[in-house]
Amino acid sequence: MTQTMAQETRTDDVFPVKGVDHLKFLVGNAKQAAHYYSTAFGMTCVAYRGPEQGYRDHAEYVLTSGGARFVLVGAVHAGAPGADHVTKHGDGIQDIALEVPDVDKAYAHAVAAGARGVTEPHDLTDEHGTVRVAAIATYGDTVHSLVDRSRYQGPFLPGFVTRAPIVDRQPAIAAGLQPKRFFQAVDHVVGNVELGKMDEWVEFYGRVMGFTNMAEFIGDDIATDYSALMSKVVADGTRKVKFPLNEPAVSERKSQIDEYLDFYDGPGAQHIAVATNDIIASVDAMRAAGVQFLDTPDSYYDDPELRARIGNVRVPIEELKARKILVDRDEDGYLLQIFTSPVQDRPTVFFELIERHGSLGFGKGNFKALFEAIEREQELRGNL
Ligand code: TYF
Ligand code: FE
Repeated sequence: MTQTMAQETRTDDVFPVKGVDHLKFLVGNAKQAAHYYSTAFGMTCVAYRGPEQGYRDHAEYVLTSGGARFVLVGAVHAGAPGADHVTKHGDGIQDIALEVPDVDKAYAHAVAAGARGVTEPHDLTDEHGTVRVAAIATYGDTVHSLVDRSRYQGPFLPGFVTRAPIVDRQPAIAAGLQPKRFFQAVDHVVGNVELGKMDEWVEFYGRVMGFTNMAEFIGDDIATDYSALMSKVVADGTRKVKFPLNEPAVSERKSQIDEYLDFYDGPGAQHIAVATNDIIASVDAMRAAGVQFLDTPDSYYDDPELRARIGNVRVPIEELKARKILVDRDEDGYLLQIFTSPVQDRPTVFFELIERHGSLGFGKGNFKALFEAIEREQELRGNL
């Protein structure tokens, strides 16, 4: 089931990245999405740009949680750029923006390596300083903006104004009802691509960004047994940016990846894993706010093999069982993880909460339980 691949170590990083700068969601109603990510995900609105600032096409809300930054963009008229993205894909992630030390170098390398340039490097300037940006295309209609914000002090990008939080969570935090943050970083962003294309995209990230294959992957064996998908993970040299890539596997059932590709109408970002240091508190707060998580049967926790493999983790297994949190251990340590149901009407984008204790993996010991849970929901939707 698990196979180990030689891991390349690179000394000459051709495409250094500092991390994920932001995730840009194109949504049908950014005002309401900003409210949802504030109340249900504990995020804080920090910046805004819209018609009030002379930007006639969109309302854009910037929300943060620790180092994670989401930008929620809604078109304010039918002809606005990106309005067709929502019509086609529904709410989705249009830009997985990367912070880089040198935009021009990164863009030149990417384009020379065969990436399609979307936006040439250019400066954005306001009274807070200058941000240099460019963008290249990746799978589907998704792009990677390249951002150098080292000469900028403003709330997000030039043109954006500081915006007060949408909800005041201070009373709930003071009363011990909510953690200060539900998560503090983006751990990984997963892409779904078409059947037979996974290896092409793995190769793309190697050629264009110098990303290398991480050891963990879902191959034919797991695919035919129960998952109906194949997956490989690429990461930058520092392992800060991790992009698993899924493709459907041929099986009797309709793969969860096929369901995504049908409803998203093409390849796109499937799930965002956010790193938390207290998954128990985060799940409790999110459930209290109405977020729905995938169900895990009690038999998962009562399995003596799981108990033996997992050993002691920071809380009694009963605490995990009560919340349906999954647990996996490997040679480096363990991780706790849980998955939301899709966060929009279409069965497309969802979230993962992950609390790592040494493990650098993605929870391969949980793939069976996880995929069975996803397929139960897929069946309820009539898409299996
Ligand atoms: O990111 C991962 O690899 C894990 C497992 O459709 C996973 O979160 C893989 C494929 C998938 C859902 C979850
Ligand atoms: Fe994941």
